[in-house]
Amino acid sequence: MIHHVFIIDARDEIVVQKKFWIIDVNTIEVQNFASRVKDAQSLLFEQIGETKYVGQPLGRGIVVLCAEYVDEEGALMEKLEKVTEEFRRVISYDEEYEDFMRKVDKYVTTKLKVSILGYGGVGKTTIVQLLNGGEPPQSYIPTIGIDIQKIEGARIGTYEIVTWDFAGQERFRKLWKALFSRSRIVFLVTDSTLENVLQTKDIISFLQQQGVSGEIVAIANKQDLRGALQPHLVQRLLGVKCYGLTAINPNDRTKAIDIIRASLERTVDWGKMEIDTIDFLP
Ligand SMILES: Nc1nc2c(ncn2[C@@H]2O[C@H](COP(=O)(O)OP(=O)(O)OP(=O)(O)O)[C@@H](O)[C@H]2O)c(=O)[nH]1
Ligand SMILES: [Mg+2]
Repeated sequence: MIHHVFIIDARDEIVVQKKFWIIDVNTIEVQNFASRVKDAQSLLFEQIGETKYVGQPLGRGIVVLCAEYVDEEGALMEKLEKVTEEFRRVISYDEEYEDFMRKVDKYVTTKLKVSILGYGGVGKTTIVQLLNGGEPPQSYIPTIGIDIQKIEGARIGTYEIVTWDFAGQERFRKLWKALFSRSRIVFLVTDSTLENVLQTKDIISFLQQQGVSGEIVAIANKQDLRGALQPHLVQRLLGVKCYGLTAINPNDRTKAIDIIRASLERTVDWGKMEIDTIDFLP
């Protein structure tokens, strides 16, 4: 995740910065890096400790993006290109840096893939609708293939959540293997009946055999139904972190977003979230 954007002037002073997450960066290091970019007069990429820096000189300023060490170099360079392109436009129209920084978010966003797996009818599509703030479906319409959606209103820092809602019916399951790769989180949904939880255990073995990349998190859905197994029991049976949910209850939307946030925070130690903080230095 890109967590800071800086513009530094020709005297190596920080003109404006935007922070997207509570990760601290050493501003002296940022200034020293910017100075090296200025000397090289070309795009530079460096990793210092846990932070990756990419910077590019541009007219009267230098643009620096700071990201996590897990971020891919290619993707960061691509984003830097977009930011500098926009910055070039700002310079030519003599727009204020502050205006530029207000618009910078969309260029530094990283799409985060969240896969949702589980057997047919357990409530995967209903969870996606809940995350999107839509009305729960009145009847069961099985998903065909896969449904990919950007979740509005669930930005986490510069991450934009994109859900991959897999069809759970038997005839579609051969698709899973090809498509869940590069997920940051895999949500495994069960309807909280003992029978389904035990079947779901097989999906965990399958995912582990396939060398799943992200964290597996279980959702014990349909908690409103009588006899639903409690999340802590499902957790014990499945051996992975489990949260309870009632996806047809619109009041559970915040809970569903918090589950994603908590799962992300476990995979990367980010501390608490802070979005859209803009700091203007004197
Ligand atoms: N009672 C109850 N019903 C739910 C809940 N969540 C989903 N359902 C219902 O379960 C049925 C199936 O939900 P879907 O979300 O379509 O199931 P799915 O897992 O996407 O199924 P596939 O696309 O076939 O894999 C629908 O009729 C939903 O209304 C819940 O929390 N409680
Ligand atoms: Mg579905």
